[in-house]
Amino acid sequence: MTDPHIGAPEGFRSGFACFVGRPNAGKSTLANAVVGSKIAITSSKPQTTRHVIRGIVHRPDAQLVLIDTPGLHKPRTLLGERLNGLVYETWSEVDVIGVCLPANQHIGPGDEFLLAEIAKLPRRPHLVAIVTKSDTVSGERLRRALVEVTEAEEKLDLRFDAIIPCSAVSGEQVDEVIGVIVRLLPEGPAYYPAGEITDEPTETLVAELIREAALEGVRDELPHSIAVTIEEMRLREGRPEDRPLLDVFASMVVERDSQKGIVIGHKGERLREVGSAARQQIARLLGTPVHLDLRVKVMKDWQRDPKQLNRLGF
Ligand SMILES: Nc1nc2c(ncn2[C@@H]2O[C@H](COP(=O)(O)OP(=O)(O)OP(=O)(O)O)[C@@H](O)[C@H]2O)c(=O)[nH]1
Ligand SMILES: [Mg+2]
Repeated sequence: MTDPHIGAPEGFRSGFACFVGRPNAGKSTLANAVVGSKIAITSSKPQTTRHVIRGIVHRPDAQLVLIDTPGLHKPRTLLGERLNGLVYETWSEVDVIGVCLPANQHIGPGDEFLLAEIAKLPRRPHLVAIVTKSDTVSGERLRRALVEVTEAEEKLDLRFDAIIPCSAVSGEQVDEVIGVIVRLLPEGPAYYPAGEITDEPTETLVAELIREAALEGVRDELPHSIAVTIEEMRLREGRPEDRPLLDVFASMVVERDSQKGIVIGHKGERLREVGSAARQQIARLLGTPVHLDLRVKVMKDWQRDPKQLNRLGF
C-alpha cells in the first residue's frame, strides 16, 4: 500500500534527513546501520565520504530517505571546498538534520562552526543531535557529552528536537534514531519503491569499495590523494549461465609519482592485497564472482586542479 502510484495509507510519513558532522564523527557508519545495509564506505581516516549518498529506510508507517554527507571541515584544497559545498546544498533539501557529535570527543571549534552555520539557515529544518560512538565511553562520560550538547545549544541559540546517544557499532539506540527522525517527517507518499535501499549507481558502489580497501593501512596525506575510477565493467562472454564472471577494470588515482610506488608496494604486493580485498567485497555486494583488473594512475595534484576534479566527477 506504500506504492506512490496507489497512494499511501492514512498517516504515512515520508521525507528526507541528512547526517552532518565533522570528518570521522561516525556519519557513514550510522547511515549504514540505519539503512541496514552497506551503502557508504567508512574508515578511520577523516574525509572518507566524498559525495552525497542516499539510503532508504522502509517501514510500514513511513519511508525515510537518509542522506550521508562528507564531513564539514576547513578546506585546504579545491576538492575540500567542493565537498563542503555539497554539505550546504543538502541542508536546503531536508526535513531533518541529524548533527553527529562523537561521545569520545569534546564539542570543539569545528562542531561549533557547523552548528553556527545551521543556526544561520533561513529555513531551519528540524534538528536532532546524535551523540555517536556511545560504546567507546563510560556512562559518566556519556552523560557529560549530553550536557555539552545542551550547553552548545544554549550558546548558539539552537533548539534540538531531541538529543540521542547511540552506537552504530553495537546497534544501541539505532532504532531510536530512526524513530525520532520519522516522527519529525511530514505526512506524504513513499518516494522510492519497496526494497530499494540506495540510488547509488553500481559503478559508484564498486569504485568506493576499491577506495575503502585502498584506505586500509595507508597514512598521512595518502588517503586524501587516492581516488578510484571504473574504466569498464562487463560480464565476461562465453561463460556458462550458472557461472558468470564480472570483469571490472579500475584505476586507482594518486597525485604524485612518489605515491605510485607506495600504493603498488614491493613487487606489487600492496596493490595485490588491495585488489584481493576489494574483489571479495564487490563479489559479496553483487553476488557474482569478480575479476578485478586494478591499475595505478597519476593525475598530478588532482585535488587542486579544477579540470582533473571535473574529470573525476567532483
Ligand atoms: N566504536 C565505534 N566506532 C565507530 C562508531 N561509528 C563509527 N565508528 C568509527 O569511527 C571511524 C569513522 O567512521 P565513519 O562512519 O567513516 O565517519 P564519517 O563521519 O562518515 O567520516 P567522513 O566521511 O570522513 O566525514 C571509523 O573507524 C568507524 O569504524 C561507533 O558507533 N562505535
Ligand atoms: Mg563518511
